[in-house]
Amino acid sequence: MLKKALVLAALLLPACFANAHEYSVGDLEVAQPWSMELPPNAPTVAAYFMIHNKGTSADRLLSVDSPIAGKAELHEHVKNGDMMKMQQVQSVEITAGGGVTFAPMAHHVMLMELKDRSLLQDGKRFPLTLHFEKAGDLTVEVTVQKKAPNDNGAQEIQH
Ligand SMILES: [Cu+2]
Repeated sequence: MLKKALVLAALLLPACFANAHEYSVGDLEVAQPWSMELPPNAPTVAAYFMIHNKGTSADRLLSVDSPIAGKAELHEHVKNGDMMKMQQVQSVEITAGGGVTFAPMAHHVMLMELKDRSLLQDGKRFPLTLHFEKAGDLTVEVTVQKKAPNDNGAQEIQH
């Protein structure tokens, strides 16, 4: 019984670390990249993550790309009268000591011209490379899941 529990703990441990999904380049930390599983015929897929800048100067996310998509854009949601609509932005600033959360109904990465849908299923991951003006490039693994990460997960960035 004890042995079984130990084996189980050993199996669970790496999974817990893997779930943290934190990446860093220069002064920037990117946490919890995720994407919502969508129907297989969805024309576009969104990717979300949190960026934190622990440095003393601002940086900018200039562009993103992924091998699974022919095209990737940075989008934001804006209020247009009573309607929320999304539009492309050229870059996203990450202020010194600040952060930006990419999330549904906020900033997001829009992946278009999808090439490889096999990685767009619950539990799968696909690579996404973020190009920052100062910090350079950072490739993260985006986890595809059926539900948004819980609020506890959203607080995961450590200072
Ligand atoms: Cu969009």
